[in-house]
Amino acid sequence: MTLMTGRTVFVTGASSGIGQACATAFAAAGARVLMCARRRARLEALTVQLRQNFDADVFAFDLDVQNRQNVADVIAGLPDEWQDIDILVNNAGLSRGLVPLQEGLIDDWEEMIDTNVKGLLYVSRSILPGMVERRSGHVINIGSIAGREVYPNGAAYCASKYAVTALTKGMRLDLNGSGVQVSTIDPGLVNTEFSSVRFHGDQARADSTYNGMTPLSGEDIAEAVLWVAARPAHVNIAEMLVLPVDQASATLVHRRP
Ligand code: NDP
Ligand code: 8X3
Repeated sequence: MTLMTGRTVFVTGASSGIGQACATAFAAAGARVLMCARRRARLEALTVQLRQNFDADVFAFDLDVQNRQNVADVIAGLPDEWQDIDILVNNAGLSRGLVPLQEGLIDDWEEMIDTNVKGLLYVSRSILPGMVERRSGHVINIGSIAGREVYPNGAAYCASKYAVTALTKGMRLDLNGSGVQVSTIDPGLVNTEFSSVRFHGDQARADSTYNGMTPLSGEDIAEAVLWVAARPAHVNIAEMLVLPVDQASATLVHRRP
């Protein structure tokens, strides 16, 4: 018997970074792991790993959370034994660009809002009714320090993460009395594929994000997610801000020469 035995977790955006680390941490803790992302080959490789390393019960499927109809159809069509989701980790998300608002690419804004805000809403809308009916469940949203502080050149991404903060608070209000726990975990700088995606594949620029400082890893955040998920049913960790020691705010990062 381990921490998560018998519990089913659904991690969105499990093909990389924080989501991949969460799927791994939950599998290691004995959970049944349902996971999605767009890159199917990545999910297939992770499935093999989780089965081999932890003898985990895993079900992976490709899903673009921006696609409203697909989200509804794919989640409604899950096999019976995967219908009752205990823990939803709303992690799928991305940033695009780091430029002044007046120079921003509208396609970048659309992608961030469609993924970080609308995608999270679509997935939650499909899963919450089951949790309410069973009178138990836990939604853990991956927010960001960017949902608490706006930084220069990041307004659209920050706005999408402020929206996640609002949605977490709104879920907690609307689900009050249902027995469903609602949490947000808000990381600072985490070294994943996030910056490479933000800079449209410019790896040198992505790497410079972490110059001279020690960022968090996806595993650091996964540990926090697992701990939050393991609290008893009457306890709700409403929010958690997790920063690297070198980061004091969205804009103040100590860098060694
Ligand atoms: P990664 O780029 O490493 O991972 C992002 C994950 O989201 C990938 O698995 C990607 O999979 C998935 N994803 C992106 N778009 C979609 C989509 N439309 N449909 C389904 N899945 C999607 O970045 P992180 O792990 O760092 O990011 C995870 C979350 O953490 C995001 O919400 C991000 O905003 C948040 N965050 C990250 C921080 C950081 O510094 N790294 C700090 C604070 C918050 P695929 O491309 O295969 O679809
Ligand atoms: C990701 C962290 O500081 O790049 O949400 O916005 S930051």
